Amino acid sequence: MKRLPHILARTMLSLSVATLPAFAQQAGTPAQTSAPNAPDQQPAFGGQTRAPQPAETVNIQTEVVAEGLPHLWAMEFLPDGRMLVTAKQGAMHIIGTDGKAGPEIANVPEVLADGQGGLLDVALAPDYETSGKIFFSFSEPRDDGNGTSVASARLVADEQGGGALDDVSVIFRQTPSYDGNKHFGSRLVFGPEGQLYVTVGERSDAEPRVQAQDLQSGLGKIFRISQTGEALPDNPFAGEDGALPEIWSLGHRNLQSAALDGQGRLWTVEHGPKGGDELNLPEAGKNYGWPEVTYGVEYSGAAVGDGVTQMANTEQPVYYWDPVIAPSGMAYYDADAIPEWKGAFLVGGLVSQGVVVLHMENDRVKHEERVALDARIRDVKVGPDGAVYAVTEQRGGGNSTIIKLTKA
Ligand SMILES: [Ca+2]
Repeated sequence: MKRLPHILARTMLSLSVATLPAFAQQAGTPAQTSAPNAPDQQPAFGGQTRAPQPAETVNIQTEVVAEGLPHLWAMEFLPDGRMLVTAKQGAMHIIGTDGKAGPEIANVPEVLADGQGGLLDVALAPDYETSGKIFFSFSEPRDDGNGTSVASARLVADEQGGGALDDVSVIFRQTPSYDGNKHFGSRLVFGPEGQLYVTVGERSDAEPRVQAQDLQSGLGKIFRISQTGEALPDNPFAGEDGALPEIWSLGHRNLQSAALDGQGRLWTVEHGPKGGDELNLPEAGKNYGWPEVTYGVEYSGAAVGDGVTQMANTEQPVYYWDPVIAPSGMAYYDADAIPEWKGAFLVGGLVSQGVVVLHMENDRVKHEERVALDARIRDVKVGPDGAVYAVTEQRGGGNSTIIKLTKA
């Protein structure tokens, strides 16, 4: 395993294309061969973990299309094929089709760039082509601590590849604030009717994390809001006393992966405890268990709570990973360039250092395929050309690259 992703990236660039996978995959056996952290835990149904690899995997070639970038967190394609990226330290850039990053976009609000916090996800408004509107999430420094907030703005690009944000407005704040630097989430996904799903974290520490089960707290939730930040009137807890009306689902740990499928349904992958990352199809008002019900164990190896993996009135994950992949961004593959991946979810892995391809059937994972990229993957997007683009990061900072994946 290469320890220095940038050296590998340069090697790949100099070769123009490097052919993957780097390791032989065996059809029918799971991609994951390491021992689980919680060997005594049993899945609730067959195929809930360690799904077999497909009989034939696609031969993928990779090409570094941008390098020397600041530590990125998220990427989104603009309609003209350029990329809009967020840098964790609090900057936004447009990357030209030549792979060069333009100057910093002006007027990005101050972010708490500390620990897992910073400038996080970015999404284009559904009417971006006419409105120029974007939405972004960030760790917001506040008088009483910090928390994940969502802002909207108009992106006004200039001739030099830079630009400015106009009409910046914080439309939503996760509450309560907390003085920590972990588990901010987050991803922003627009549903088919323009509703905005916001995923967050539960702030990790023992005291805040139990609030994932508390409907009066915004920690450990998925929210569903309007583009001006209001709870939608048909949300599951709207009008209910003692519940935040913005909540869509509860009992989540740290949600950094989210995407719509071909039917417009929201899917998420969250960071679980050690051995407990999970894929969910979060439904209105449902409880996804954390921290009372989960696969995996604490980082110390101790049981999480009572060590319960199934409980009435909590939802089982569609799929879980032990050991974890440490999910980042995810995309739903609906393009034609890699036909074998049509209908699959592509999930970036920080720890698994590549892209996890989940081939779905009847809302279950039929096959799990892995594309090794030997770098921590922070976001995954499908380009207008049908290629897959993976954003790398280096632990603790350093430069990011963007790798293009195509069928060999
Ligand atoms: Ca769960």
